Amino acid sequence: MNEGLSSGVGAFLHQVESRLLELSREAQRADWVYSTYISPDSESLASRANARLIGSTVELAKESTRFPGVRSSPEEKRKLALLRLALPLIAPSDPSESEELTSLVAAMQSAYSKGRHTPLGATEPVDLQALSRILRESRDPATLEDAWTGWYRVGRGIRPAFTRYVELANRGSRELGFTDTGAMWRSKYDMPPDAFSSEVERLWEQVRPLYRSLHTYVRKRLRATYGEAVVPAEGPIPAHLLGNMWAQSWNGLYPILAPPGAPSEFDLTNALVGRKTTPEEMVRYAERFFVSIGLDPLPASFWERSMLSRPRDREVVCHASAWDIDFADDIRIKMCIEITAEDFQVIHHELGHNYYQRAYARQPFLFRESAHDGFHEAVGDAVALSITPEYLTRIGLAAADDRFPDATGLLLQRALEKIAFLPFGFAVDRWRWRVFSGEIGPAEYNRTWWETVREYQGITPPGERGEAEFDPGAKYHVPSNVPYMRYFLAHILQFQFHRALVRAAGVAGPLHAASIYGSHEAGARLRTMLELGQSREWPDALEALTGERRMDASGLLEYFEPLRRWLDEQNRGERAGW
Ligand code: X8Z
Ligand code: ZN
Repeated sequence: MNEGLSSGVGAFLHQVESRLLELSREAQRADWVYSTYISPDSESLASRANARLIGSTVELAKESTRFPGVRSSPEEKRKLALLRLALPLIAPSDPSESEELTSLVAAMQSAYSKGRHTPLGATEPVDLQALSRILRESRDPATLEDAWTGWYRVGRGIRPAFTRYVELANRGSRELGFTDTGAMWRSKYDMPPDAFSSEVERLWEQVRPLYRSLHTYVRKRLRATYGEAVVPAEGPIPAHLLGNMWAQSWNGLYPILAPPGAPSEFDLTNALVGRKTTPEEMVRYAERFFVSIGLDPLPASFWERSMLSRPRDREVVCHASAWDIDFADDIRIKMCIEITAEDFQVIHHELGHNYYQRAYARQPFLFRESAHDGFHEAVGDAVALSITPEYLTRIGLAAADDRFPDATGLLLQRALEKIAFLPFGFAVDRWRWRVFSGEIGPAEYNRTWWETVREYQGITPPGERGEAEFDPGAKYHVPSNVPYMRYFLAHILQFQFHRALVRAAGVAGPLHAASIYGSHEAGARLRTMLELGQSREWPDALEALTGERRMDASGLLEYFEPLRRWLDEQNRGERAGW
């Protein structure tokens, strides 16, 4: 061991961590102000703060190559490797290009957040939330198509900025030695980028048959609702009929897809609205869940500083997010909460992020992240899988005589939310990876988008979508530069986590009926994983919670096994696939 060199690394890393902590706090604060009050000024301040953070990170990452890895401790080696991977966006070192890039991202996000459309029969333009409500509730194909097409127009204005952003982001990633920005994103999983591609492919193959069965059943029932002229017996399903702007989850369709003869079901949205639940009370329910498994209540500053409702007097970024402003205890969420069952779940998702952030706050700065980004997205969802009828009854949101759907109905509801999501979660970055690698050029953005979506999701847009449109731009994470494969991974991991937590809690019975509410054993197991942050490779973190070292869909398949058998019966005689 050469101690002199090793302590050289130590001193360097110490300087890196204090510098990046300071710049990250500044960027977080500027981003928060921008996201909760969009204006030319806040946009400019946020862009500049991000350009400073990215600039210093790139500089330090380049400097770090001075230290030959063999002379450092394993912890130092890991930090040096993570430094290069710390950000989702790397700008070129030229300061004017760096600021151009961060301004482009802020401008794309603003354009997305300001998107409006006047629905058929209305007189005023409305926002994405209102259009999403139409997608969820209307059963009139013309109304649905109008709301869908109206929202997707937002992509047009984003296309030129996106094209330039791809160029500049790639230039930055190459300066740090990555082939392109997609390869940089794929390098964040403690394995070579190509191995990661094979890994997600393997997981997709594990769940593909179940998605295909669900797709077949849904197409059959939608055909019965809308007629063969609207929903043909074979081929892809029209995207505007699936109850969600991106057809990424189909739970809005449950009322028309429910198993024949299912009991009239308990409706959580009605229960919440009936009680005049406020946005803050919605968040209190979720907080109490985390507290019940032994985690601390949220700090007072969370309640003082979070944004829980859409302000009336200004533009904000409404897409839900959880924040770690100072990388200590200033955690917050930003969300335009609606009193719905869907947002009840999303709140658990967001608090999962906050509880993770808080648990790893004692790690050194470079380890204050989740094991990989799929872990961050899976924690709150895993907890929300414990929102069972029994749990809702226990906390008094359901009455003892409320009638819930039978196991098949409950599983179908969950599948419409979680299984429907899988191909979408997979497709977004399958497409973006090929854009960043240059395999897909700007002249074919839209055609290839729909080819990808059709291949994996088996859906098709209403009407022709030419290259004047930019339909990927109508999904938040594309204009906002948020990698998306994390959500695909999370939708698999959350069932793996749930199974482990249920076992730790000692709860018997089928996975879909099990809740870890009130279990300190489950909470302690979860916390062990959360506290590791990114200090160890992700298989170690996975093992701490589950005893397993591989991501694996067997938890998900076990959870849905009764539904799989039921779907196969329903689909008999029906042509599967598209
Ligand atoms: O973006 C989110 C969260 C914030 S991290 C609300 N999700 C993805 C989406 O909305 O598209 C959660 C599930 C997928
Ligand atoms: Zn999230």
